[in-house]
Amino acid sequence: MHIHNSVKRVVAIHDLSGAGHVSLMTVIPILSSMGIQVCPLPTAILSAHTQYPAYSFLDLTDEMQHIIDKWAEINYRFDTFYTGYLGSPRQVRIVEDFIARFKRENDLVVVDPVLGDNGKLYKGMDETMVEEMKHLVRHANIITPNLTETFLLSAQPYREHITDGELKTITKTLSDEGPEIVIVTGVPVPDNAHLTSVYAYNRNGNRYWKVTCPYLPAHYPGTGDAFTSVITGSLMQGDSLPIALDRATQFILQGIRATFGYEYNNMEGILLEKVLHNLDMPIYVSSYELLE
Ligand code: PXL
Repeated sequence: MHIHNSVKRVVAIHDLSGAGHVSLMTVIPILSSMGIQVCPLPTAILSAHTQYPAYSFLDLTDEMQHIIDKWAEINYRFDTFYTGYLGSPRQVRIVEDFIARFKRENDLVVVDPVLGDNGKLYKGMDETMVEEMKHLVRHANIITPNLTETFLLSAQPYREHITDGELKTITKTLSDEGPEIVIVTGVPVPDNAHLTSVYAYNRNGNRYWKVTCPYLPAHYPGTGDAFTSVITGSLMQGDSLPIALDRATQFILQGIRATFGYEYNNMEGILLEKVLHNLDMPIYVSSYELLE
């Protein structure tokens, strides 16, 4: 029996943060639970994510190149390249070169352009990083910016209110630059503070999708990482885009609901361990819409 590639493999290019349930500490458990083999390519090591008032930061830019070169020597290959929080602008070039050297025709590139949230850049991110990220997204098949990152990538000022029509234009414009699939997360629903939407455009078929779900008034870092990880795992398992969107939004909602009732420091992110097993189960309610 030929067992090569019986488990699909993803290289996860994210930081390792000790406290706060973000990046590799959400990516690895989620994708492993979904039956995908994860090979981390760590971009930086932090004591905690950068929304905590204090954190250490070890930049691994030079080490990343060594790791990639050694993978080349042993002829290691990946079915999917999945990038998130990058630790320096130079890393973007390293990642682009890595993808160009290693990617085979049917491999997938997922870029989560981690830059900011709520209309602001994260601490440590700057204009140079935004410019570099604009280049990286062009090499992706799928990108998953939140609303703040969508405006940064499109060089438009941040605003909270945006119509379906404007979102169709902005996702199509980003897609024209490279990625077949553009998914925008965390879009507020006008006049309803209890709802939030995810929009997606798929150039293959030229269709727009929208999923709206309840919004609980709490901000948890790392939910974007969890969302893109479920999307990645779901698409690698062969799900359609709207089903992947449903699975990811439902998982995030379950995570927030499992956490929200506790007196808890939101900085710690969602209580992932309480909901990880839900990824094994089928989804029961579909809530996606096709936007005409
Ligand atoms: O979840 C995004 C993220 C990832 N990694 C680090 C972060 C953040 C968001 O704050 O600080 C280090």
